[in-house]
Amino acid sequence: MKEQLEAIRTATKQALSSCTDAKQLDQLRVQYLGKKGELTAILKQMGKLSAQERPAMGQLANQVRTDLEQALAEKQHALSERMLQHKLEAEAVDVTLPGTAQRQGSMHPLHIVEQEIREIFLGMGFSVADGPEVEYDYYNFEALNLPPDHPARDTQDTFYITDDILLRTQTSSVQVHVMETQKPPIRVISPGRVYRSDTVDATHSPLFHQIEGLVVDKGVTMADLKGTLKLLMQRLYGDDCKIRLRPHHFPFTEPSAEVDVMCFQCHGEGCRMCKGEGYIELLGAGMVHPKVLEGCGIDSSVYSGFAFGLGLERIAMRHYQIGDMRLLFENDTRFLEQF
Ligand code: 2NL
Repeated sequence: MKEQLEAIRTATKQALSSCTDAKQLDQLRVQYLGKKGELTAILKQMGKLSAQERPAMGQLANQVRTDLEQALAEKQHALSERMLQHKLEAEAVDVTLPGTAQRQGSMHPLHIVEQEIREIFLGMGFSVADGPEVEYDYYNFEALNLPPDHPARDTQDTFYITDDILLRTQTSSVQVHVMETQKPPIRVISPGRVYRSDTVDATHSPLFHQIEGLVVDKGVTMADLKGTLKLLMQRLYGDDCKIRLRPHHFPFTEPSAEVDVMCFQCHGEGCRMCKGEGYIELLGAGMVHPKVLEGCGIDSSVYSGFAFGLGLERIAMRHYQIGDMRLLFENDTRFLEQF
């Protein structure tokens, strides 16, 4: 029995020295010290020993057990130390390494221009109106004095979804909703996407952006229109900026005008940019047609109004000297990062 005990001691210590992980260590503990382990098996045979042999053997057995328990505990300690060491090494952070640079986005030129114009109008007491891009024919055309047989209503240019539903061709449709639901005084702008069935080239896109404006109140005149637009242009292009109105025709305004702004390249002298004109056409405007007011439930003998519409692409292209409208829609980051 003495030899058996010594053999277990040696075997366990040997096994321990080659043990490399906690699972293995647990197995060893069960194998040698567990309830059904080898040492326990020997201890169970103690009863068979004579009374003289028993105390010495008992002492040795206890010694072996204590010895092995201690060896196991030491090994466990060593193993967990090593695991911690490994973990610390694996998770080590070199705080002297340079950081990973964050790529910063940039504002789209159309967005910049829209924000600029939006802020100018907010400063003049306008509010911003929003509306659907998919619209009834009525709000896009009919309510704006463009009956079904009107020549200006070229079906070739409009994306129809059904006979009476379409993609809006102007954001005036939003303002018709405003006039139907709000009482004057009205001062709104409506920025947004609009659609026309155009072939893509350097100056045309089937999707583009507009800001329209509408003011309806008692005693609104053409002078208010001109003053408002002049202030807009001076805010955009500087205090010395001049505008001029040329007579024009729109079905939804009467009288109507096209508005030119003094060329900010040559200040009216005439240059390549304005093709020698000194002025550049920037937007369309006019006094809201009485039929449009009446159609929206506004008494045109009491109220009058002015409205205007401007294309954002044109303004952004001129602003940033962008020669091709396609650049605004391709989302090439090499282009967009410049703004
Ligand atoms: C242009 C012309 C214009 C309007 C838009 C408008 C809206 C209502 C009533 C009357 Cl609700 N008019 N909008 C008026 C004149 C011109 O846009 O050439 N846009 C790029």
